[in-house]
Parts: sequence; C-alpha cells; structure tokens
Amino acid sequence: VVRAYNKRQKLSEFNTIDDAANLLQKCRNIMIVTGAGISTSLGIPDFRSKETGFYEKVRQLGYSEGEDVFNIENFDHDPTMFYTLAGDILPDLKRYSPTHAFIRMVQDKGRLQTNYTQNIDNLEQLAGIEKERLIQCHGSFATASCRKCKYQVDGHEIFAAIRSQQVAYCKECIKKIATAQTSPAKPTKKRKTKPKNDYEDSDSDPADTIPQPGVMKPDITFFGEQLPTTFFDRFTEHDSQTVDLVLVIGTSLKVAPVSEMPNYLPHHVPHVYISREPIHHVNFDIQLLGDCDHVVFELARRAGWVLEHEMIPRGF
Ligand code: CNA
Repeated sequence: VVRAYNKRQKLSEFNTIDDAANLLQKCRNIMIVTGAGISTSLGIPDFRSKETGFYEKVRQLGYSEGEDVFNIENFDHDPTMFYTLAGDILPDLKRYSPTHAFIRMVQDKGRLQTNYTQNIDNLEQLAGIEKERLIQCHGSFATASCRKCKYQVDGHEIFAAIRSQQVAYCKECIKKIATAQTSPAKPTKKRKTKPKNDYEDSDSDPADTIPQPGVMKPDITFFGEQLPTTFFDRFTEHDSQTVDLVLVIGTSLKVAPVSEMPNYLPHHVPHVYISREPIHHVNFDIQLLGDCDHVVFELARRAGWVLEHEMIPRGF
C-alpha cells in the first residue's frame, strides 16, 4: 500500500488503506471510475500493460500504433485492421470479476453515485449495476451500427464476423440494394434531381455507382468520435456537485476526457486510486497498489463488509 501525492501538493489527511476503508463506510455518494484493469483477471487484456496489453500485441503484429485500430478515420478508410484484431477484446463472458462484485456491493449498500466505466465489455450490466447509475463513457459492444445508414443491431450479430476476421456489412443496406436492383426499370429520361439515397441508381455510368452496403461498427467510441452526451450531462450537472468520494480503479487515466475527471472535482473530495502501477500525472490522496480484486477485497474487509465472489477463495 503506497501513499502518493495530495492534490494540493501538501500532506493529505487521508493516507492509509484504513483511511480509505473509513471513507468507504462514511460516504454516501461514491463515484467509481473504472478501466480495463478491472476485467483483466477474467482474461480480457487491457490496452497499455507492458507485456500483456492489446497494444503490445498490435505492435508485435507489425502495426505501428495500437490506437490506430480504434481511429475512426482509419476505420472508415479501411475497416480490415479493426476486424482482424478486435477478436482479442471481444466480450464473450458470462462472468464478472470480484471488482465488479465490489461495485455492486457499494450499490447494494446505497452508496454508489455513479460508475463511470471506460470499459466496453458490458460486464457492469452483468454484475447488476443499475442502468441509471452506469455511464459507459466509451460505449460498448452491446450494439453495433451501420456507418452509412445508422441501422442498429444487437452487438452479438457481428461477433461471428469479428471472430472470423471478416468485415461485417449492414443487412439493411444489402436489403435496400437488392430491392432497388429488382424494382422495375426506370424511364430512360434524364433525371434532374439527385438520387434520394445511396441505394437509388444515379444517372451516371452504373459501373461507377454500384451501391455498396455500409460497414457495421460496434457502438464503442473510437478516437475522433464524441463521447455520449449522458457522460457530460451527468458529470457536470449532477455528480460533480454531490460526490463525496472518488474511487478510480484499473485505469491508466491516459484517455481524455475521463482522465480529466479527477482534477475537475472539488478539492475537498477525497480521491483514491487503485491499480497495479502508481500514477504520476494525476494527484490522488491515496494510491492503493496491487491487483484490484485483492485490494477491493481488503478494503471491503476493513470497512466491515464481506465481498463474496467465486474467484475469492472461501475463508480468505
Ligand atoms: P489501460 O490504459 O490499458 O490501463 C489499464 C490499467 O489497469 C493499467 O494501469 C494497468 O496497470 C492496470 N491493471 C491491469 N490489470 C490490473 C489488475 N488486475 N489490477 C489492478 N490494476 C490493473 O486501459 P484504460 O481502461 O485506462 O484505457 C481506456 C480504454 C481501454 C478504454 O477506451 C476501453 O475501451 C479500453 N479497453 C477496454 C477493455 C474492456 O472493456 N475490458 C479491454 C481493453 C481495453
């Protein structure tokens, strides 16, 4: 257990894991900000861990930057890279980690203000975090949408394509194209207006205008895309004024705007960071370093709560 810097660069009144446990007992509006580290114990790689992270694998495969896989311009230019690599982080689990169970316990005790998750694996819902208390800052694999016509499907519909490294195309676009192609021949007279949509023939050479179906993209936020408005609305208009404790768990806090959240909150609100590595670019009152499943178990124990989960050995 390591204590790091106070936000104002002076000694904090909160220093130890017992201080964190006391805060857990006392506080009623706990904001929990999470990242990929809370799912690694389930075998889902995070992005930036040195040897095991997804970005390292991407580099080993000869691609320059891991972040390129999730860049919206790259995706629209050529979705193959995403479809070749995304299988590794595809959420296909029917179980959640002890840290998810901890968040659920905070909720059950009536203390969870909001869980802001950067994760896209949707495991918070599986753990029973209420919709009203969950902000999926970067969207999730739960749904997917067509880049062309915005038609939305259940995310599972494109999982097989991702697993077999094939680009998934929009079935609605395909249907419209098929319908347009089988409808009666149009009059030969030159049309003055532009085609109403991408599926109608235009007047130019048909070979140039063969309509293509749109590519399906999971509704996760790529670099270059806006975050859901619910994120900003809830954070700025409600949570930042009422929060009394911030727990940040399993994230390197490298991606804005989530990385800005701790600094934006009032200075008197205690900030606790739980992760494997210390963080230097954001100031926390307390940093509890280690495997987050172990840390939250110990934190709960010191708060007098029993965290139960199949991955925690009995009698631990
Ligand atoms: P990141 O940058 O990879 O950071 C993860 C952090 O967690 C690192 O600081 C690790 O040291 C730490 N960590 C890893 N495992 C553990 C553990 N068991 N206990 C304690 N700490 C641990 O990932 P971030 O979440 O910070 O970055 C945000 C990205 C990651 C978001 O856009 C996500 O969509 C994306 N992501 C999500 C998933 C998922 O949904 N499970 C998986 C991979 C990436």
